[in-house]
Amino acid sequence: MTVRESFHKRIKVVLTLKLGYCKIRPVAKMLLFSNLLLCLFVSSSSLESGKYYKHPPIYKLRQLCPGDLEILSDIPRLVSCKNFLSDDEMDYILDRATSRGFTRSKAGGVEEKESGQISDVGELSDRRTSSQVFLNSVDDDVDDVLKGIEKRAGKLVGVKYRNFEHFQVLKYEENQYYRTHNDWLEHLSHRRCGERHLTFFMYLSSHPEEEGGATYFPSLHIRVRPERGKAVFWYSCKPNKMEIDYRTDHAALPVFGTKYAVNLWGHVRNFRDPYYDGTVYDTYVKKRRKRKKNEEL
Ligand SMILES: O=C(O)CCC(=O)C(=O)O
Repeated sequence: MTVRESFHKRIKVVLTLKLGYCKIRPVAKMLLFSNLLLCLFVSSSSLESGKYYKHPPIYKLRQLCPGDLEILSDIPRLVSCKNFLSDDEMDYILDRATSRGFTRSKAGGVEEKESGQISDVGELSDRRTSSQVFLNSVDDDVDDVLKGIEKRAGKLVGVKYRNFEHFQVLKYEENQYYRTHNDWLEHLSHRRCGERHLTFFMYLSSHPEEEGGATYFPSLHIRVRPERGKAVFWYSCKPNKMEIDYRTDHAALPVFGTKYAVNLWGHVRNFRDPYYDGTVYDTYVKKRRKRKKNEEL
């Protein structure tokens, strides 16, 4: 092969490679783009997603609840954690609740009345037949055992413990229930504590399948069986929106026996302190609005 021929051959090889590269580039671009889209899709639907699903990533949740964590539903999120409470803690809560005394529960949550009106104010209703007691005295607020539980729950769900409402201890006697409802309370959005977006629910008694008493999520077709010490948590808001998520509507099915459980509802801001200084209504928001109005003038 002459020098000229060898030079031509080299040019040909380079040109072929270059042309090949040019042909490949759009395909590579497309692949890269589709991979990017796929990553975005996977991350948005992954277990860690959701602006308001603020708990740590699942692998961390598993460390906090070793061996006992179960993701019952990804979106909407519903997680169960066995052995969250110790026997001593449960006995302590029950003693405190019993000495305080149970009274008939009121039904809250969002309900569409026959008139078409939406109600979310607590009231005595056939929809909820259990009894309850709030552990909300100043003593309860500084109680080390209760605070310990609140802090542990707060770590799991990524909520500061002062954003929780006080313990609501529930007692269901023979055949008592709570019909399907949502824990979201719209009227709290303008208060300092903000919306009630999360429920951390703890069972203090166990009930086999045949005794009923499960917490039932009709849209998800999930029944959570009460097991002493088990906690479950779910969100009443959509993953990325402060808006009610009807998919987490749930009911307490009638129980044959006596069921005990605890509600610990989470808010987006501090729930506890506004109640202590008597400013239930959000003076903070009012002041902010006033300031904004003044600035606009
Ligand atoms: O008792 C249960 O299983 C659920 C209770 C409940 O939904 C509630 O108190 O809001």
